[in-house]
Order: sequence, then C-alpha cells, then structure tokens
Amino acid sequence: FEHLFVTSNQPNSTESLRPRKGVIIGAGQVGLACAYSMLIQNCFDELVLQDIAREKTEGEVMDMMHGVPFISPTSIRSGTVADVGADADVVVITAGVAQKPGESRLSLVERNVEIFKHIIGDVARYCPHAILLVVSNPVDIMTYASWKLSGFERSRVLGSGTVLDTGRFRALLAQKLNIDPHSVHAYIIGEHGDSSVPMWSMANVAGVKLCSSSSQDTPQSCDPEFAEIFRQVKNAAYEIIQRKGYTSYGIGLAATDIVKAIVHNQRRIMTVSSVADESLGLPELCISLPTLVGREGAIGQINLSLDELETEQLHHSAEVLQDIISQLKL
Ligand code: 6V0
Repeated sequence: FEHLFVTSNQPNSTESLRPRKGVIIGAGQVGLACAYSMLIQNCFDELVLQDIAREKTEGEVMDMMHGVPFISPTSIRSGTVADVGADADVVVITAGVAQKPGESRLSLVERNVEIFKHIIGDVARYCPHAILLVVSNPVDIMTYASWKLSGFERSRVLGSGTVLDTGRFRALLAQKLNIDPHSVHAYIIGEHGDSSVPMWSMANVAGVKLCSSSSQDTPQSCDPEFAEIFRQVKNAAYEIIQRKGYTSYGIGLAATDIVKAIVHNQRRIMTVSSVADESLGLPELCISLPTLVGREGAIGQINLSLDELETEQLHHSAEVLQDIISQLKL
C-alpha cells in the first residue's frame, strides 16, 4: 500500500521508541478480564494472549481488536512468548486448572506447578528481562514456584496477592462510611486465602484511625460492623462464585493497577505477594505485605509496626503457606 503515502520515511526499529509489550498467559475468565481492562487503560503498545485453547483465543483477540478504533491504539495478537510475545516487558500468568470435586488443595497445587514448569521455562527463555505477575491460585504458592522456576531476581516476580482483598476491604469500608474508597487507607496482608490478615491497627481516613487495636477478628474499639466487613471480604470469592461461577472483573482491574504501577514506574505501595525479606523473621516464601511497586517490580516491603495480634496472625498465615511450600517438588 505504498501509494497511500507521498513519502515513506518511517524510522527503522532501532531509531524508534521501544513499544511496551505485555503477554497474558491463560485467556480464561480472569485472563480476558485482565486483557480487556489493560487494553482500555492503555497499559501496553502490544498485547499478546497465550492459551492452549488457540482457536478460542484467536476469536477473543479478533473481538477485542475490532474495538481498538474506540480506544488508544494497541496491537493485540494471539501467540506465545516464544513467538510474537518474545522480549515482553510484563508477563501476566492467569493459566490454571480447576479444582476437581473432592481434590485436595495440595493436589491442585501440584497440578498447577506441573503446568507452570512449562510456562515459566518458556518465559525465562524468551522474555529474560520481563517482570512476572502471577495471578493463578493459590497465588502466593504459584508466585513462589515461579520465582524458583524462573531463576529471576526476587524483585521481578510478584503475585497479585491481597491487592484484590485490599480493594474489597476498601470498597466495603468506603460504602459503610459513604466516602470514596481512594480516601480509605486500609490493608489486608498475609495469604490470599483463608488466613489473610486485616491491618485494623492502621486502617484510617485522613490519618484518623478507624480502630485503636485489634483483638481476635473483632477490633476491640471498632464498630462491630467492621468485623462483619472483614468477614465479607474473606467470603467474597465464595459468594461471587456461588452466584456467577467465577470471579473476573475485580481481579482484572486489580491486576491492571499493578501493571500500571510497573509500566509507568509509579512506585506505589500495593499489597502484592513477593519473597519475604529475611529481616521479617518469616521463612522463605511469598506473602503479601505493603510493598513498593515500580519499573523494577516489587522493589521493597514496608517496615510495618503491627500490633501483637496482627503479628501473630501474619506468622500463622506464613505457617499455612510454608506447610504447602515444604511439600512442593520444584
Ligand atoms: P479459566 O476460565 O479456567 O481459565 C484458565 C485458562 O488457563 C484456560 O483458558 C486454560 O485453557 C488456560 N490454560 C491451562 N493450561 C494452560 C497452559 N499450559 N498454557 C496456557 N494456558 C493454559 O479460569 P479463570 O480464568 O477463572 O481463573 C484462572 C486462575 O486465576 C485460577 O487459578 C483462579 O483461581 C485464579 N484467580 C485468582 C484470583 C486472585 O485474586 N489472584 C482471583 C480470581 C481467580
């Protein structure tokens, strides 16, 4: 189509700015919600969707590609890290198998780890400089496995961890207080799962603490309705899955927020899952703590001052994760 242009003086690729490239591995409900959200929030110049269900993925890509005239331009393709996805800046992993009826958590983990051995091997080979964002569950375990399997430095492997739980916590607290969730400063840390820990001692609005100290699940000097809010956060996934069969939009938006922090080097504090710093006195594992996130990935965890109960709960959460990690064959 050269006749379209009067002159053709497009720079060769070495002269032009390098495109921001992302790959999403696993184009199921979660991968597609991530892709859609990342597309409309202009996270990448090039986005590649990789899934073993190739034909379906091609269909999804065609559908999204036809919407690009309505948003900032992004080249979206189906492919793999070994071809069009090579040298990606960020690789998001949402691939996984569903739990079989009666299957133990450990058996599910083992099956997911087997899948990850292939996936991460290819990522490390073809995208050696990428930041890896793991979303597949159990996310803390899969993040740890990805770190071990990739051989990447610890900062370059992070999991979505309790970013979604923290978002749910803020959304529900904000609804109760009738203010914008961005003005609620509250975190959920620990395992993304049943042993997650609400940091009541630090939850605040404009520096005004919502509670003074915590006791069991009920913050002592808190409105009892706050304990109910944490219960709802913990049960959110079960409640949603019971009604619609899976969760997708919340995690898609949460993963997009993490990707934006990386791609735009926002240096934001987010409760991503990453390898716990030795100074925390925790075993070698991946767990969520407020962490600085930017172009280098998970740059550093915040030196928290938790109260006694929160410290105890965080260590319990670490024990739950360590128990599974110690049984993994990596
Ligand atoms: P899904 O809809 O079954 O999608 C999984 C996709 O992975 C399917 O399209 C598969 O074809 C694909 N897949 C399987 N093996 C491979 C492989 N080797 N290479 C490429 N693709 C492969 O599941 P859904 O999208 O609902 O969930 C995906 C994962 O996200 C699960 O592990 C969920 O538990 C997890 N979630 C994590 C959340 C979080 O907060 N971290 C939240 C929600 C779901």
